[in-house]
Amino acid sequence: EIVPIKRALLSVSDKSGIIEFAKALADKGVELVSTGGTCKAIADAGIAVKDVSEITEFPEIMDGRVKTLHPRVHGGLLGARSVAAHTDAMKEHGIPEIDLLVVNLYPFEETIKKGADYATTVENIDIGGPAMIRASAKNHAFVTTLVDPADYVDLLALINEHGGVPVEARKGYAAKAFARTAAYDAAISGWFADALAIESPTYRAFGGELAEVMRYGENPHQKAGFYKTASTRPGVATATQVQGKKLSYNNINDTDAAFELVSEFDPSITSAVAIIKHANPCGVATGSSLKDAYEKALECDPVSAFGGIVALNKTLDAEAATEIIKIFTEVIIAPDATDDAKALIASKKNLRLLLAGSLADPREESMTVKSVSGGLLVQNRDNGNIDDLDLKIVTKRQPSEQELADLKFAFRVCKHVKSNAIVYVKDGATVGVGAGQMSRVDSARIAARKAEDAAEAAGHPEPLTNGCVVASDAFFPFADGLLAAAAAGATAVIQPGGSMRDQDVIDAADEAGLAMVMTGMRHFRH
Ligand code: 93A
Repeated sequence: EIVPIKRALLSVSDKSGIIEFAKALADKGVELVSTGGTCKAIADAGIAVKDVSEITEFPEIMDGRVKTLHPRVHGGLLGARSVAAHTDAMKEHGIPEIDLLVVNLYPFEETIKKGADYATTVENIDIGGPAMIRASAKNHAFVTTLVDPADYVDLLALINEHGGVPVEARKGYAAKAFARTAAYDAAISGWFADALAIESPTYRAFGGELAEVMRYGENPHQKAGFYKTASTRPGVATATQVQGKKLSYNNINDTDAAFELVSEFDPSITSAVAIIKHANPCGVATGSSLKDAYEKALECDPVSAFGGIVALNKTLDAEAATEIIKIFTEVIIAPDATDDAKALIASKKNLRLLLAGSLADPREESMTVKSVSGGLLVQNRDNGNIDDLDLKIVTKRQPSEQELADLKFAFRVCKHVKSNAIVYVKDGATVGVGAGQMSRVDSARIAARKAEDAAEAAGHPEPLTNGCVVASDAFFPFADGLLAAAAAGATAVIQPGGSMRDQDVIDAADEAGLAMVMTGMRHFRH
């Protein structure tokens, strides 16, 4: 489990910290092997070091383009010490075991930043370095790979503590090593695509495999591609399309939002349906059956639901399918569908039906990525779950059992609504959704107005918000947002809390006779 370091190969462009590190290794009796410039720097500091050509018995040639690309080097990095055939081959061909590889690459990214000419940029594509990094990282069962000078001190500490490098550390360094070579190659492909003004996504690496080049992106003048990662998470990227036209860029984005939302509802507890437009829900409901849930979801905002995406949390049945195909729908996604349901959907040739196999796990830990100009923003996906939170009732009035159930439902939905998000809920169904406003009060007002419109359209005598509950994705900074919700007919509120003026908001809730629950967790979504 712990591999002692007897021989190290050092080949670095960024020489920061290398002398100190080499000295510390040499002091521990590690034999040092190195390439041209690195070897010279170490030797000049008076530290014993072998040139790699002593091992390869081959000179560095072609201005250094070929210096470590040799079986004596790669055999020493790749040979499995536990496999007799490998160790025999090492003996036979005079291949020395290399236990530690220290490499950082030709500074390709810096070269681009400096605005170097074409030939200089190409010359700075490192070939031998990534080859060695990949070889030793693959063989992490026996070899340690360092690609970052920031790790030198930690590695020495590990060796001091354990007399070698523990397996967990070798795995971690291997993961970091492959991340580095992937980023390096992505930078190279990006530079080429830019330099040649190639617009096809085929020529650019994005950390996934190009599964499809779409007709266009968010708008017809934008080119687009769908990249799939190796993730097996049930969802739009892994689902099987049973029928219908090809998915567009916006379809994929909306279908993802729809399925992620509906996956929040445990099918062993309830049937649930979400209808999505422009990545926001325009109706979400639970019900006694999928048909019941769909009808309740549709009632929330039937105007917006036209041309929407419908996601269901259980096997799509004929009853629900019959209702869904009554209006124009772009995509249906569900874990599965019965044969009868499939036959009904087949009558609508263009309607896409996607079967995901199962629901996604809402608590799964993974990363999300968003691009900004010149960079990427990466974060853990929001896997917060209302069932795991410590809910605090902060008002004089306690919510009733029905109110509490609706509050939890509302907060679950709220997480999937673009901020500022205000969601009105009654009897396990949204009755008004306010999304994407710059002011929380506006979101509250818009949601209420939509509820009035829906009631009028359905011929209800009064808006469905009367006697509803309301969820807010973030705290109310002032009482006004809360009072707007109360004016719309809300009797209970759920929100994260945490505002400087929480007490003002609680007082306002008490005065209006509202029950209020604080979750302690915010669900911004942008
Ligand atoms: O030109 S290479 O692609 N061919 C090689 O065989 C090779 N081996 C190591 N580049 C190669 N390297 C790179 O040289 C390393 O990744 C490192 O960045 C650099 C160190 O060179 P030096 O020790 O001469 O400064």
